[in-house]
Amino acid sequence: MKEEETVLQKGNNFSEWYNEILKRAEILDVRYPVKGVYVWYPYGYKLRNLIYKILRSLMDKEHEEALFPLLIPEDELMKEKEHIKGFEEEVFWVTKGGSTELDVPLALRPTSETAIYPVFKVWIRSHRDLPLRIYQIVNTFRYETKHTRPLIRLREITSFKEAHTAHASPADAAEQIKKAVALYKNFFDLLAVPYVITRRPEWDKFPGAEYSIAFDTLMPDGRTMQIATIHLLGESFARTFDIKYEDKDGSQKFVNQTCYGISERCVAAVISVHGEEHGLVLPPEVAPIQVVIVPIVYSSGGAEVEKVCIAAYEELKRAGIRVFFDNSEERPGAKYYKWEMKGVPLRIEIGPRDVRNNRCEFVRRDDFTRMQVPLGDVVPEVKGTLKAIQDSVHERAKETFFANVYKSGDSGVGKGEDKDKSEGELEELRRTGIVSIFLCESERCGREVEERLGVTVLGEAIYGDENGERVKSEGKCMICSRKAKGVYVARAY
Ligand code: PR8
Repeated sequence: MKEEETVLQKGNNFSEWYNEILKRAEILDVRYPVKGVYVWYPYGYKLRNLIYKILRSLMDKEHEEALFPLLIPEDELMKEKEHIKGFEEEVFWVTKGGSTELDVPLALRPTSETAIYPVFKVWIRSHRDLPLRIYQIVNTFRYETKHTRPLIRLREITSFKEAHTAHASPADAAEQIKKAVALYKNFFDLLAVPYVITRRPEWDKFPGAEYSIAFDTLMPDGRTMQIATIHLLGESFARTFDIKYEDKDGSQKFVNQTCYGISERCVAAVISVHGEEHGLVLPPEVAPIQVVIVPIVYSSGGAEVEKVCIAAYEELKRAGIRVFFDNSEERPGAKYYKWEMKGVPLRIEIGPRDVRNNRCEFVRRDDFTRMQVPLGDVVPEVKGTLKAIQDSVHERAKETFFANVYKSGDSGVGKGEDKDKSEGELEELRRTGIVSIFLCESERCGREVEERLGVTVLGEAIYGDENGERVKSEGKCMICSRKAKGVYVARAY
């Protein structure tokens, strides 16, 4: 076995596993000489594009895709006080054109509220222009000072999907929040990535928002990763950017706004949640190659085997399956290693004996089970098996996830233990998962818990269904003993 064929350890050292996988499966090249900035390999980019194709198709039902500029004039960026307070330290600036100082410095968008809302002001005239729902998928730049990490904490976020909506009333905006929650649920379900949904504490909401809702998944090292956020902006940006519409009665009113975003952390989640020591395990929905056909040829019978492989390949391709015929010179073992590393959900092996018996052999990537399939049934069997893999990958991920969500009181959505936790127990649990505790709404108590337990307060749990309702639970704050709600805490990325 070559050195690079050694299996990887995922459990013990997730960070090392993650970096190795990005390299060996050819997802991201981390050698670019700018901190927090990376290169997509073609295979990684295909995976990214399939994931974003799903996102686009969900978004396109009720939003229109647009494209706004990367550069934001300083005076626009600085208009919304809360917003800029939150982003000030994260902005990259363009201050020169050649050797000439620019009159107005230009910011590289850290997010696009201040690029988009001045344009909303001129687009929105009357109630007939509402609701306005647009999105774009662009790169954004944030001068992150915490430890940067490929796909997870970037200085150039290459795949920032941001949606911005404007509505006639607060009720319409609140309704949009529910729709966005449902849309993101749908999205992560298709990626087979489990999540909890929380309402972020006051002190951790998006700068300029009335409140923020977030999706968090669990990484193999027991840390959570925020994979999506949804913000109710209310009228704050509308007042700053003077976005008004004429209502039916002729009066001028401010619009109510929402925005919500997803980055390539969704790709990091797919990789981390499903992968194991042999490499990626891709849900068929997003696998760039869903089926790889590997001919098993010894000294004779090669031509026959190849003919049968090509016929199966053509048939699968016609049926809309993303299939690859690996007729390279490598020996079968090396091919298995390569395609397992890249997470191809299903391998079909065809050798001379199979040809004689008019059959082939399926090997599943998720559990390595083998089955023999008549050549005539290849298309329906592949479709059925890919569906089964998609479901079982999702089930397995949910099982692992909810085994690591612990609740106290009745606030949890997990299947973990259900009793009040002492600090010692919490200490133990926080190593591996998401724990629910009772905490009042004060920032002081929140910060104290964060410091004492070395965790982040994710916030109040929200049931994962379309209505976006918060979970009802009450107890005593673990710091000050005042009336408190159940909130999730975890070590977070
Ligand atoms: C907004 N405005 O901006 P948000 N690297 C990778 N992913 C990141 C990074 C980073 N440095 N920073 C954030 N994300 C709103 C909503 C328009 C759209 C990911 O919201 O600042 C996180 O998953 O919360 C985050 O939830 C998402 O982008 C949206 O960013």
